[in-house]
Amino acid sequence: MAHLSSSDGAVMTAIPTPPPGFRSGFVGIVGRPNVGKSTLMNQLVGQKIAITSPVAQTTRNRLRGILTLPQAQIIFVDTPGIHKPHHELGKVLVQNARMAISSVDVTLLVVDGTVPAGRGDAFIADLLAKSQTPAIFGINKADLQAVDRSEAIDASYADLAAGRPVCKFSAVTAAGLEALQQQLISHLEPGPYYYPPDLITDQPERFIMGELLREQILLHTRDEVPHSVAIAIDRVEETEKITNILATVYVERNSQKGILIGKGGSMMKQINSAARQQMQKLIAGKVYLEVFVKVQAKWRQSRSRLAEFGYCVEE
Ligand SMILES: Nc1nc2c(ncn2[C@@H]2O[C@H](COP(=O)(O)OP(=O)(O)OP(=O)(O)O)[C@@H](O)[C@H]2O)c(=O)[nH]1
Ligand SMILES: [Mg+2]
Repeated sequence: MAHLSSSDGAVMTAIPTPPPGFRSGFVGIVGRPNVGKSTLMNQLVGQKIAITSPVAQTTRNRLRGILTLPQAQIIFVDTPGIHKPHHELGKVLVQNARMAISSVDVTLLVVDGTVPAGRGDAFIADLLAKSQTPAIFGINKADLQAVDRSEAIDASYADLAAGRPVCKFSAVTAAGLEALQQQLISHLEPGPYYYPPDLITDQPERFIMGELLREQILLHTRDEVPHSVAIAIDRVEETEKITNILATVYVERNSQKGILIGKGGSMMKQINSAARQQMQKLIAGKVYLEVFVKVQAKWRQSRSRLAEFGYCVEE
């Protein structure tokens, strides 16, 4: 069974010496919002460590997913979708995604295969062209591509790739992912195990639990609410039979708090139950989840509040 990192982030298992010819390195997954970057990372590492949703701008933190194969270790760095920022939180997210490009060995630019290349893709391709990091283009959502449009769509991305390798796959069905892995490995240098072979993420369980709660809020609410939410996991208490989790959801306005709680608490009940089930899968044990909702006006506009919720500019 693969492991998440321990709750304090410390690595528990010993790191072995790699076999001859072993390759390793960091692959930054970048792209516009909602193209399937997080879905792809989960599929590649074989477990849900990043949350996903049909709402654009789901990912807020840089999150590493580790894939260890007999001949290679690939550390994927999932990033927030690159978009035109409208507030301080957006700026921090985009800045971090751009920074990710410069700190990895290979960049994988994920694009949406259901639509032709657009200005957002061209903007990111341009960023990549200016960086020293080699880039691979990944056309995702192949399972949704209309047969009569696929040729024209693929050609638009081939143009943008300008000779750089292009792979096509589906992050949902996993079709085409073997070839993508091979392509990525061929771009990596010989190297060590950066993480123990059975570790699949660098993030503590506590962080992922907060994200699983945020995911259910994204899936259950609309409009302003998803983007105005921040989560704090206040306490995780493990007993022999059950893990008790105490969380606070911060929103920016009273009206949002009302929506989240719902009539007679009905909305929060649904969110709580769905998040609890996801958390139980994550830790393979029983979970009791208690959630409070608090208003913290304009937290997305304040750098210090952003830092408090774990959204800082990363070095
Ligand atoms: N059918 C299909 N749906 C996909 C595929 N990849 C992703 N999706 C869906 O696309 C939506 C967005 O996926 P995410 O993985 O959250 O996208 P993202 O690029 O991480 O988005 P941000 O974090 O907001 O930048 C979700 O509803 C996914 O289920 C795919 O290959 N096929
Ligand atoms: Mg994402």
